[in-house]
Amino acid sequence: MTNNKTIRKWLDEMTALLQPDNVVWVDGSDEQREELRRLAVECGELFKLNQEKLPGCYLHRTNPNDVARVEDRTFICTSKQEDAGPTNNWCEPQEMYKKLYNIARGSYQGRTMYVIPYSMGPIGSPLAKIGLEVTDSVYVVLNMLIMTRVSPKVLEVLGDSDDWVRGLHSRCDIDPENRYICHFPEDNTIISVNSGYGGNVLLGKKCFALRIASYQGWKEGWMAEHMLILGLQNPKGEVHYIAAAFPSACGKTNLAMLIPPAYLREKGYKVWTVGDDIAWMRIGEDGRLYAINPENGFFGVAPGTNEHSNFNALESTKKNTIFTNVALDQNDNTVWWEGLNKNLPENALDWKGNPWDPAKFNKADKSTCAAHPNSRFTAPAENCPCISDEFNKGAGVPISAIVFGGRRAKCAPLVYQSRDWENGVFVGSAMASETTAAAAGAVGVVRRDPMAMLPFCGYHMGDYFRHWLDMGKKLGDKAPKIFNVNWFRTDDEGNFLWPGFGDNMRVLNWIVDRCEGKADATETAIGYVPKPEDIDLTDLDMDKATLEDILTVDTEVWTREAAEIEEHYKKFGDRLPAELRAQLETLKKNLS
Ligand code: OXD
Ligand code: MN
Repeated sequence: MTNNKTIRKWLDEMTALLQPDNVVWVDGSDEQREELRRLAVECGELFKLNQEKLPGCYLHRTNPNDVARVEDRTFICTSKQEDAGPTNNWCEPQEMYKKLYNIARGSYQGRTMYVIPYSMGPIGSPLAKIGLEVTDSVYVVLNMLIMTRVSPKVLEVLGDSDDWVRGLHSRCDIDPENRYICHFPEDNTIISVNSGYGGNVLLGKKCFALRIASYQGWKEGWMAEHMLILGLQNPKGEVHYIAAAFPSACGKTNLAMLIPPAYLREKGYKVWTVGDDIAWMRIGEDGRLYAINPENGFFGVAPGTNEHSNFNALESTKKNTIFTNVALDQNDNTVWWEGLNKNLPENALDWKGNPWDPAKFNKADKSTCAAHPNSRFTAPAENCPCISDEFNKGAGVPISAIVFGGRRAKCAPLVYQSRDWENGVFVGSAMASETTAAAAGAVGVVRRDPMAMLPFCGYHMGDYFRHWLDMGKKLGDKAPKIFNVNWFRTDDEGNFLWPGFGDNMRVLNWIVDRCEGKADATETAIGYVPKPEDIDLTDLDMDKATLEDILTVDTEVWTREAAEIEEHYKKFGDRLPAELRAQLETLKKNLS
């Protein structure tokens, strides 16, 4: 398949270590995919769904001990501990290699080693990167065929180069005690053992496209971010691109695929999706920041997805999709999850494959759910009705605005603009979200998640902030404007004050107008907040007083926030850039 010496050497090492019975190269062809689907059904890894209603769709169930990413078993193995920083688990690389090789040794015996050459980003794009994953799971191969671009062309583009990411995945015994997701950024290597769950085993996604790529971006002068990318088209047909970072459970996929309110649709407004989870961004020849989505599909959370909350995501799952840990409606061999519709299936199997009794379903008790709360769909991006024409173009899209956000009941206003790039980096570095009733533990606990990268930054976060500041210096006056949004302000009874979903378009329009110098704002202690008349409330059942309320910056609340940011910053020690400390001091001064 390739004469690349570095690939051949690594594969020889992997074959000697894992001892597979045979080796199969994955080539991305339809014939091979069909054959792999057949094999997966035969060995019980996949269940074939109703092919008339859901052509090319399959269901997979993971081991019940293996249903989510495992942050406590995720490691960044740099030679020096301080380079992994205070927010990552660390282990000395040689010690970790030894431990992992001992776990994986001989684990492919009696099995096939699949070798997947893949591109993150359109093949051959100057913004794309190449990886090779070996795995003993057909489920992983079939998911990688959706989430990445797999083709022999990838190897042609790579040629003799050593610039590719090594990925070893072995299911081993799915033993949670010996589960490790490890990254060796200095060696471009990822090793994942004892898991079969997507986020831990589709090594192109979080492991490569965020943890390894963030490190590469730092060394090579570009950025790998946990951001959606959308294009907002106005009635003149102009499209402005926005990249946005939110912690989980804040509606990233929904925002990426937003459908504007009717009155805006009628005027000609439209949103195009470029990506829903990851953005790779580089400075282009004209000095602006260009982004690609390195992925080729969506690995979305199923529960809560329905034709009202996210019509486009649901449409994306109607063909060639793999569902993981959702319920099976045995009446017609289709899938179901909580929030899909109100028709609780009578004859369903739950995500573990056991008969499910809808009479016992209690919304507040997750253990009675038919689908696992983190059940997923792996859907090809090409299925998405609003996928951008730019999605497959390697040049990337020019980013006008970067948006941060979180779930804050009282603190951040609906939207504000940072004063400049440096101030925007401060806003991102202090990003936080409050826990919801849906998660275990206390409600309303603030978790700081800088740039939504807390579980995904492959190096010291202080250095990551420095990298952001340096990128801003290089971009100069071509830098995207940085904003913060909060769709989740509540009244004293805990009711949301902003309708969210498609109505978020009203806020995006203000953001784009600010970038164009067309909208007004009021300067506050934290940045520029819209004047209430600048957020269009047409057709919305909301009075101006409520809007004014969610646009207010409460000095008392923000004084507490500043104190919390100070505490948060202590973690980063002397690697916290002085500019950010100065930003915090300015905030405190503005508030006093
Ligand atoms: C994801 C995540 O699955 O951020 O995208 O956890
Ligand atoms: Mn994500």
